[in-house]
Amino acid sequence: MPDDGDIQAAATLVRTTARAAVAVHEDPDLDALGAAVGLIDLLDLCGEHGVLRVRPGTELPRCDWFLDVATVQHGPPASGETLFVVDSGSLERTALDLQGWVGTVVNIDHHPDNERFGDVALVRPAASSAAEIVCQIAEALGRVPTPRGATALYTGILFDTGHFRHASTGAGALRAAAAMVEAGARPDAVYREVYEDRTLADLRLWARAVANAMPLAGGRAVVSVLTERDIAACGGSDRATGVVETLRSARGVEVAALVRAEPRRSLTKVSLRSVGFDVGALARSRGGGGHRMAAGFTTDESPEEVAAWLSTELDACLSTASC
Ligand SMILES: [Mn+2]
Repeated sequence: MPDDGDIQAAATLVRTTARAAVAVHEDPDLDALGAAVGLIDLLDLCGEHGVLRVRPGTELPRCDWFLDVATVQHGPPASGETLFVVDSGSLERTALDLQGWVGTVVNIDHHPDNERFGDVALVRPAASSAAEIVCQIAEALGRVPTPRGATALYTGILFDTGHFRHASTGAGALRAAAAMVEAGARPDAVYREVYEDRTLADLRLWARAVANAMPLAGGRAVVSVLTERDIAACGGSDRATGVVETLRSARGVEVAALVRAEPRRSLTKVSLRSVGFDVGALARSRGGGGHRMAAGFTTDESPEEVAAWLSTELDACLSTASC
């Protein structure tokens, strides 16, 4: 059991902060947003006030079943606000302009490469999700989240554990999820929102990614590329949720990579999944981040260029005994 001094310190600040800003990593996912909304809910329950602050221009994924967009503000924290940063390995990853802002920073995260920044650093790499850590804060406060807060936190745990499938699904994650169900989260409804929201165009993109998959290193790795042309041919869908996990699930595949164009931002996005092999290190070598078995990065190289680099790296690495 880790020392819980950091939990108590974070809980005390949740209880005593009059005004709080909550920040998440750039391009926030459902864990970042679920943890943020869960934290704002706890601040509310303690009679305090919190808002989610994101970089201007941020597009949020659909999460209207727990997030009220009225609580989202675009821009840096105001002076006098305590800044709670959730699910972000560094302050830079929030992409907020913090120049000239001075205040208390609370860092709540589960990424192993977290820089331990902030006045309070509550970093638990063993936790499945940032949402699970916020559940621990709720417990330390003796507060039960509202049904909306519980739904947000349940969604965060569900998302980061891949619906309770990944190795990060420990007893702690399941206990926290159970507590959120007791507090009003509905597993069937959240499942439908997260996993049954695909359009036919999304499914066609998924099929094309599977069709484009190329085996490497004698089948131990798979790389699939979705170009701008693929995306246009599939009706313009840019949602590839679950594709890289599907590629990884093929028999004998230890590493899967999905390389896809993001035409709207003129970027290429790479998602990596593995069993055993440290894809986090690979992502960090390209300025990205993540976990040992789930990581990613973005680049302005073309999808074909990145795929060629990845193929060489994975082929070389998986062919040596050290990997
Ligand atoms: Mn997370």
